[in-house]
Amino acid sequence: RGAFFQPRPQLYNTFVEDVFLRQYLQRVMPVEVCEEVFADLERKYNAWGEKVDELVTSSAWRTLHDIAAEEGMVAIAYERKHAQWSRLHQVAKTILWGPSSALYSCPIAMTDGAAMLIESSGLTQELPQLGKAFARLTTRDPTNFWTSGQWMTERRGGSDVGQSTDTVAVPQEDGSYRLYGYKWFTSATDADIAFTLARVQDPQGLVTPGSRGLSLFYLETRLGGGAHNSLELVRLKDKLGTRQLPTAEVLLDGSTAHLVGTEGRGVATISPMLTVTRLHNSIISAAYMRRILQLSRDYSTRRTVVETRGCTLLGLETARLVGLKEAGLATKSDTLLLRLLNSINKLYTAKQAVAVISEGLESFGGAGYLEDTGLPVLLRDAQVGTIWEGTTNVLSLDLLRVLQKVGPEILEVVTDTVKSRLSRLPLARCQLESEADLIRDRMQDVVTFVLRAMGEEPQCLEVAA
Ligand code: MFK
Ligand code: FAD
Repeated sequence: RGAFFQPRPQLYNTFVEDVFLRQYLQRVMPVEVCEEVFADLERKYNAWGEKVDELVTSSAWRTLHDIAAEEGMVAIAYERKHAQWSRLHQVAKTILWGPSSALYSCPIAMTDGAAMLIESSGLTQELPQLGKAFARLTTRDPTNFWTSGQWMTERRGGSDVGQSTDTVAVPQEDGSYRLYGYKWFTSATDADIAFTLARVQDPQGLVTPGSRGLSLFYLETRLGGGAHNSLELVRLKDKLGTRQLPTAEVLLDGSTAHLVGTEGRGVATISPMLTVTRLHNSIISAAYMRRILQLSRDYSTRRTVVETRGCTLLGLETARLVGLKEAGLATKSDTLLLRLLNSINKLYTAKQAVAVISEGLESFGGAGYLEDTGLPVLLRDAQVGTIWEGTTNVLSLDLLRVLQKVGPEILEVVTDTVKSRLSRLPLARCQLESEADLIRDRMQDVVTFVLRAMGEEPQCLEVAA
């Protein structure tokens, strides 16, 4: 019979594929008519009645994928060419690249988080899929480069995932699991893999509620041969900003996945990913502020300059600590400081980015409000920084939990660090005092900010410098 078999011809969505027909209709129909007609014609079923879940991204988006790989936007941190300084190298490059990356910084943040999760899990022997994924997440070869999603949020809420996660994981005989659930926000839905949370079903079909019932799973979005891993892209979100970035609602309908770490320790196991994605969030917030400053020549009030520089320093300092931790060089104080800074850093920089960029737009007058200046997009995209990766309230609570768990020792670590930094600065005494005043004011601002966010009276906590 011979070895060659002609594959069956595939018919995809006949309207999506038909550029000529689309362009013709767009040319002759009013926009509002076109919207309705397109919605009808695009309904994603193929000629055989099967739903076609194809996420069509632009060639520019796919080029950004390749550039990100070639430039080592994730790889730099894991190649460790410069040991613990590699992380700083990577985030410095992210500061320059982020505001020009058309939000490709988002998949890169999650890909970096996934790589950190895998590396710190020590599970690559036990689960070879993780080893294979790590190599692809950290490669500079665009054809092999994979990106990762982070699917945590469900319809009932994204802050308290412990209570709000309904996805279940059904054990299979081969040791894998099938996931059934609905992920309400999945950004950069073109990702190759995702880490997600679900509750393992026992033989009676029961699950443990709350955070202790959550486990972490690794899944590949496509199975061998390129078929979807039983995922349905239900719809794309229509968003205020970040429109360059595809964010979808995804139905998991029996998707094959692998348990990562210990059953019931899902939140703790995914936390290294949160550390890295929150670091990126703060770095990108600072980078957006820097960009508007660079663009706005007239924007020179001292207060805002200090804000931008302070936020950049917070991000860089957090990255330095991440670098020490991943190089195995972090002291106990470094680890405590990182745990504390990660929440403050993310919440503060994200809030300040919105305020500073808004000021920056105003400095351009009417031009700051016009789309073709390329300025309004900075404000629209910065707003999401306060929401994703933990809202301000939720991170304030996280901070309180850390303070409660570690006790006053953590504040001592902060003040000792500030004092030792100041004593190392090559400054004259008067300069030293003014720097000390500045830092004390900034710290007081941060603490006040957190307390206000929690509805507490700011004067109840004194910060010594
Ligand atoms: C341009 C930049 C782009 C960046 C990418 C953006 C893409 C968008 C992606 C997303 O938005 S993904 C969704 C992000 N979702 C969140 O960030 C959820 C926000 N909610 C929280 O962070 C809550 O605090 C949390 C869900 C973690 C609370 O859950 P639990 O189960 O009540 O946590 P709990 O009991 O406080 O902690 C459980 C364990 O995890 C504890 O360990 P132990 O059991 O050993 O004591 C905690 O210490 C540990 N843990 C929790 N948060 C941690 C952490 N460990 C380290 N770091 C943390 N941040
Ligand atoms: P809720 O949890 O319902 O919170 C609503 C409000 O209540 C907030 O103001 C919050 O601060 C407040 N609140 C909640 N709990 C408390 C509390 N205990 N005390 C005080 N106040 C509280 N998620 C993913 O998992 N993966 C993604 O890829 C992803 N991409 C996203 C992309 C975009 C553009 C956006 C906007 C969101 C994305 N998200 C993603 C979801 C995001 O992480 C959540 O929106 C966020 O965690 C908040 O969850 P929620 O929307 O359910 O709000």
